[in-house]
Amino acid sequence: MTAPSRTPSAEALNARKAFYDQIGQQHLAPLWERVSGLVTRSPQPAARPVHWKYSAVRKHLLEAGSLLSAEEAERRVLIFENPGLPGQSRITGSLFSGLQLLMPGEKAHAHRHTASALRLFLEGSSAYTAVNGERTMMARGDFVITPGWTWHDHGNDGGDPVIWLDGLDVPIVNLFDTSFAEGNETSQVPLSRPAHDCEARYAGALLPDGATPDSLSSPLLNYRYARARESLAEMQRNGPIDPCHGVKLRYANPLTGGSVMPTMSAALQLLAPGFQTAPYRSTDSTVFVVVEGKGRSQVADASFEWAENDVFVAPSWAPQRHRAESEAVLFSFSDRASQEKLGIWRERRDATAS
Ligand code: 1HN
Repeated sequence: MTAPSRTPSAEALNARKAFYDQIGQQHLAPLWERVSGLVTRSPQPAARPVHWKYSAVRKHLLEAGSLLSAEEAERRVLIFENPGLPGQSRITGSLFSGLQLLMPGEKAHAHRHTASALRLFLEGSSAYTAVNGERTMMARGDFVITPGWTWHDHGNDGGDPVIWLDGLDVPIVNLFDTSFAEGNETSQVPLSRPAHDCEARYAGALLPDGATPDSLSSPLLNYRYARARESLAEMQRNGPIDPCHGVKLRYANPLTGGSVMPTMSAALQLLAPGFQTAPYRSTDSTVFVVVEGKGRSQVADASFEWAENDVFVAPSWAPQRHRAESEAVLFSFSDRASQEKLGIWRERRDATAS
């Protein structure tokens, strides 16, 4: 297909360089110099495999708690910033993530934005999130969603600091230049529904008769850890065990069976003690959070030894293997929902083949 290549003379190269400089002034560029970087044979993510130990991050987060109030910060969050994307507030190429702290008695005022958010509750008690006028109390391991453009605020009514992980599709919203936001320190949203109302309606494998989706996001705001954990335990007892994933549950919108929010997907998996997953890779750069147990993961050339509440990243197409030392539960989230809608998501179960 390509013509036999001749090495251009120094003179020819100089002429080309002068040409590129000239057209550059007109905001033009030669595709033939760029194409190999634009259309790669396989994903070349800038994001790198990376691991944060909870104990270290927690210490800094509590320091932040003594330096400024939640009110001053608006949201007191330490951002997980991928070392391959410095200064960009991204944990992967497409997602934001961080840990948020509310000290006893603190509130984070109501606001809304086009970005969708998910939370995994890690530590503390008596913390709530309210979404569009409905409150949900959060317990360890609970997976809570804040669909795009919903008013939301948080509070800690307990006596201990509360910490949760935030995941947002901010980089996706900003890729499309579609960010809008509203709210200020006096914004309040009246509670218009009883607490946990959505759970009565949507969490029990039952649906209100006649219910149809009126949003691209799940009507269920809180997916309880206790319920998911019980299912995983039973699945582990009964099998089958997936060689690449152990036993794994995907969080679903009960009205559609699809992802909980249009851009982000989330899952929870259990690995039995000593279980080692088979090599796997997929195109959705994935953030893992250790909910229970200890173990080790190999992600491309990196090896991570993890414990409870640690966070680590498997970038797009990086071969990954996980080994549980003690019985382990991993929460994970990614932009898979976006990629599936665009028809570009791929996975490979034998990740040693290229
Ligand atoms: C946000 O609104 C929250 O509501 C947390 O708790 C993290 C990161 C970027 C942009 C908005 C929250 C956020 C955020």
